[in-house]
Amino acid sequence: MPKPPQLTLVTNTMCPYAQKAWISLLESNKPFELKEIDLYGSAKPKWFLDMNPAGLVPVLIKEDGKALNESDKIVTFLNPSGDDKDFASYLNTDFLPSTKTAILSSSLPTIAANLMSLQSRLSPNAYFSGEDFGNSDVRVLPFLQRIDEEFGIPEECGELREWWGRTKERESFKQTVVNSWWWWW
Ligand SMILES: N[C@@H](CCC(=O)N[C@@H](CS)C(=O)NCC(=O)O)C(=O)O
Repeated sequence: MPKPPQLTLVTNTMCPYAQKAWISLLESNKPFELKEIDLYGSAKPKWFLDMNPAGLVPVLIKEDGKALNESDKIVTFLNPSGDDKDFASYLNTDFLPSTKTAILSSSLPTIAANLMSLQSRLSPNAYFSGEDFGNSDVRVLPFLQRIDEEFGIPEECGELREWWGRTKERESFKQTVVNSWWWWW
């Protein structure tokens, strides 16, 4: 009997963008499989470049066989009603580029200031997505994981630390944590 069509995530588990898509898939409770590819060791396979000429993971192969590129689009596809475009834009155009510069220059005060700015978008005892965990939380998690492992989350970011403490215990996140990872650049 032919296998029923299911979702396939073309990924590399060290990539934070692919991790976002992976967390979303686990949260969706839909059946899926992971197809891990080597991005930097050997030439990228033709079937992969045919799906995404940019050669970037993640790529989601949908049930109809069509490919969906870009982690933010994949997160939205898997949970269309859970989006906050303003928050996604803040992350991509402000928090992530600015924090990258701060990390590369080991500027701890700027990292702390950026985390305080991120925290200001969080309701106490809640999530970036509101009362419940959602797309905005998925979009932050892989990056906070990396910042926490490397620098820790400063004491003054109490609400953010509290969010991190609760959120990192979610099954969907825990399953995506691997021993070594890349930053987001
Ligand atoms: N904007 C893309 C970025 C994805 C991305 O940069 N992926 C990296 C790995 S973390 C990649 O595939 N790099 C392969 C390459 O640069 O050749 C997204 O959000 O999906």
